[in-house]
Amino acid sequence: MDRVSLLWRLRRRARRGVVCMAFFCISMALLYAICAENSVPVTDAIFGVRARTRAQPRTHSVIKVLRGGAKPAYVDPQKLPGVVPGDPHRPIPVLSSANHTHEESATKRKSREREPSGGFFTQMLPRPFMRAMETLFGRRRRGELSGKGDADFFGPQGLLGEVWNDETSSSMLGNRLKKVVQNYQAMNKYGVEVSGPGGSSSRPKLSGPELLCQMKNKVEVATLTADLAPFSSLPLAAQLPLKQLTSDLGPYRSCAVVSSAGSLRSSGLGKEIDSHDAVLRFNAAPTVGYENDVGSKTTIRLINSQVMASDDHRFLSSSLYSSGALVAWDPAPFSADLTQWFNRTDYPIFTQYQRYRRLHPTQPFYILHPRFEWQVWQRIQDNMAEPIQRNPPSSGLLGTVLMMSLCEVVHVYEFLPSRRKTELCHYYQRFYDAACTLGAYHPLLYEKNLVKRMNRGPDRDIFTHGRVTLPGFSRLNCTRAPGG
Ligand code: NCC
Repeated sequence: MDRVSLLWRLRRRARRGVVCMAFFCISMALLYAICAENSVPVTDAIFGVRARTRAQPRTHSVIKVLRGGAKPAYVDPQKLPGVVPGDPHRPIPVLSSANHTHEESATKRKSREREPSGGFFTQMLPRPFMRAMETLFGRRRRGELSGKGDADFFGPQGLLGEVWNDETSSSMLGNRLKKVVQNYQAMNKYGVEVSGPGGSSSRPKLSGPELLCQMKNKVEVATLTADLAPFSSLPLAAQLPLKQLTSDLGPYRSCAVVSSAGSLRSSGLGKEIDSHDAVLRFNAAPTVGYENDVGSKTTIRLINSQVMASDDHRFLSSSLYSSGALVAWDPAPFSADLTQWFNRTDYPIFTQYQRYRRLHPTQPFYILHPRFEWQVWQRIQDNMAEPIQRNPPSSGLLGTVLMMSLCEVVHVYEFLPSRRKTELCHYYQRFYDAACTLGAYHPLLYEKNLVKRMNRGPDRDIFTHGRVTLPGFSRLNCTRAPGG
């Protein structure tokens, strides 16, 4: 072969190589752009930054909105309370078995923590590529809710399999999540005054029926009405309902409360959920496209004020919110002083309420009285052996108690995780974080303990369907119960 043709061949190969490389890079970039748009870093889930969507592309500096914080602020995520220095996008390792009975040796745990979460290829491939792959195919990390060695959250493994352990404590969390929870436990943004027997192991331990009666007798589901000061003297009065939610809605015979947990995926519970007389859903949880797993009926949608205020949720324009009755809530001062709260809400709940009412004047729309959220909080704290986060309960428990006051029987789905337990946060999104199930800002871990204790259904129902059965307040005879 002469020199000219050799050179010509080499040049042709080089050209082909460049074209192939360019094609590969462009495909990877496209794949990443498409897949990463819905993945949300762990700090978002914990600290309440708005989930990134197409409308809000990922940036390295993050606009943070502390859930329950007053104003969106520009914050370095690494400096937020509870974030362990390191990669802000690194997911929190979850559920290390840290209680004394199942404690791993420190060295073993350290080496496990040092161990990369993926194999050799995970280490070799660039992070954006791995993120794209994880987003596309989902990820099952070591230490996820269904993983081995993380059984402390779940009762003893019987024939049935594991169900939620009602003595779960923050000491059983993985290190990062434990720190986040502990930081929240140390904060007192809402001026909570701790009283009552809770927070120590010497508290009285009530039975399930006693707890149910305590809930019935000490919690009142109240909503704002037009005649309440300071609203009665404001234009808002013209838009607030005249009557309480409990006198307008129900009573229903059977009700379903559908958590937004990722474990609802592939549950096939849709028909069962829709067979209830009333169905309560949360926040931006959709039904369209997920009917087989979560059903399609929505009687009540309970939304937090963050959803109402954030642009991402398109609260004023999305049709998601237009079926059924809406009930909104906002984390308020513990004193539940309405004037104080009105002047300093966590998110602009009243402005958004007024705007929405102008657009949808006939849709029933209630705002929960802040006294309710703190009464429920007190029930949790009084019945736990350790101090819980001094932040309001999650929408999940608020909605459950709300339905207990409207229905004869309430089935709550995937609040206590079933055999499908997963770190997938929501059934309708692709981001993974055990904080969604175990709580960070909200005392969710303790809420689950309480619900497990109040559950009247068999553990089998929790394991197979993620279903809890609670009697409605009207069905409880509490005249002689000590909880009353
Ligand atoms: O996630 P969220 O809750 O909307 O879920 C509704 C309720 O379902 C239960 N849940 C959810 C996921 C999961 N893996 N396990 C569960 O048990 C919880 O009881 C939860 O309350 C809220 O409580 O309002 C919350 O809202 C979100 C967020 O504001 C909305 O989804 C809108 O984006 C909060 N997330 C953030 O602030 C980032 C979440 O902390 C609580």
